[in-house]
Amino acid sequence: MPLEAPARIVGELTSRGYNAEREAVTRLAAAENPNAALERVLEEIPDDALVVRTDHVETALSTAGAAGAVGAETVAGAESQPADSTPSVSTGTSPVDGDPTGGSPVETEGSRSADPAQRSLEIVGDMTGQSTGTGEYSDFVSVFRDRLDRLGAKLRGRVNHRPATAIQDMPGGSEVAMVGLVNDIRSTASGHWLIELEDATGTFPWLVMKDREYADLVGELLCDEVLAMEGTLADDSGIAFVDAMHFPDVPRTHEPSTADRHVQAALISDVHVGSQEFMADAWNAFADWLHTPDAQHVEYLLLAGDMVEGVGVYPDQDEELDIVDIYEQYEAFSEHLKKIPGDIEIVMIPGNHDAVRLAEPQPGFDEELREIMSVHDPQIVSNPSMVTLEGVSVLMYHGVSLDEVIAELPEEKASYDDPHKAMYHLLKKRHVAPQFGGHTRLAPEEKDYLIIDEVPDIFHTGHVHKLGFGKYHDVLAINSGCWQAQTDFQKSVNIDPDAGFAPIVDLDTLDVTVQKFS
Ligand code: D5M
Ligand code: FE
Ligand code: ZN
Repeated sequence: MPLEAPARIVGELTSRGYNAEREAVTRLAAAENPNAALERVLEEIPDDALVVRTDHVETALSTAGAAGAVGAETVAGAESQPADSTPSVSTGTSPVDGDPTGGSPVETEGSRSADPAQRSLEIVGDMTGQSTGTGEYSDFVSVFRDRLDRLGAKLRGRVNHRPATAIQDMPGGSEVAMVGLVNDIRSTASGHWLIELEDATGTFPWLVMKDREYADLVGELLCDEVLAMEGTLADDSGIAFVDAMHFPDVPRTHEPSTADRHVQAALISDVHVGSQEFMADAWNAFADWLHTPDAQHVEYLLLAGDMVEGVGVYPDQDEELDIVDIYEQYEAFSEHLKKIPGDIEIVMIPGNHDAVRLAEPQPGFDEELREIMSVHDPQIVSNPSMVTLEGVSVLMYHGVSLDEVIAELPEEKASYDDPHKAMYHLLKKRHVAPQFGGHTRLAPEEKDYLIIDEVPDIFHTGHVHKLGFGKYHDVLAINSGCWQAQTDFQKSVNIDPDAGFAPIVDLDTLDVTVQKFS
């Protein structure tokens, strides 16, 4: 009896324009004559079907008759163990965890097949179609006012705060507190730090003495973040000496939610299809692996931006393009997406290489691009967005601000080698891109979509092409590596990307395993 790699079946189906449910592929692979079974399915499938589903295969196999031309017996019962239906795992797949052998028999319903009825997927904070910004001055005023109101609300109960203008009228020596946006950070001639905070009434200067314990926190500060300071007014009431700093932060009492069953999500990003460095072999190995029993619990795939390489994103980028037309890049990406099992729910947000506006928040792809990527019926939402998978909330953000956090903060607090630690600072600031006017381009909107309003259970970013994960106050932060080998630019600045890895999260425990495909 022939051994059929599910991947070959998927390839055959996609070449004929079909996506396929994982269980459908498994059943075809388990058939006595998979080719005949596949032909029969395609003969019988309704004309308007885009996805080959398990029931299509079942129907085709059952109508094949007693002659057993397509070997329906091997997938007869839910509990049966078809002995001769070993799917081979494609070469090139080398999972870090788990048993990568193709030696286990194909599992049938109940273990191999997913029950979509058990799934739930909700999106919050998708701003696609909600953009009101016109780039005028009034928009900047609104977005900063909204930021100060909403992040300030997380701090106002914690300190006995006063408006900036009221503080300067208080007698010298008073204990004072203020909630504001960081307007300016300067070191003084004697090595102390002067931090100007701004609120709706005006600004007030706060001095952090270099020998105070809080001095170390100054290195973490970014302009435009919101925080609270407490301190003592100088004799002339013109400045206050800082005694404590408070960040909006994730409360230490935060308890993450988990799924009620064993189900997994793959969190990836930065595919960069269209680049000469796109690693098609690694991607194919990943897609093949998703079709194997090892990946049977992976029911969600989150893609945090940079689907394609794009055009004109960086100087001289065209010299490294494999596909020069942006639409052709998305067509090619879509072909790669089709290799993912059809029953996996996909959520994607754009990144800085994608064909949407560069300024954040970035709305989800437009109709034309959605159409190109429609076969897998992904959820296409804005960058950032919050998606809740079976009760587990995942904040998805592409991660351009991480470059800035890494550049501005001292090495031990944030570095490319530990991208998740840079993410911790965004969680602490409760904002995905605090600094305005720097590297990260921000579009002012009526409200600040970049605030981390609700604490997520998982924070997922990409962009820096480095894999890293860890927990901050029980929030799982994952930066997900990439599918692009080192570019010339990255070589020139010594960025050694983590390419061809897929972090897999158990949604019932929030444990992470990493699968390697390169
Ligand atoms: O960026 C991937 C990583 O590499 C991210 O940390 C930015 C950095 N990068 C890559 N190319 C450039 C250029 N040309 N200038 C500055 N920074 C760069 P991604 O945007 O995902 O390709
Ligand atoms: Fe990228
Ligand atoms: Zn990027």
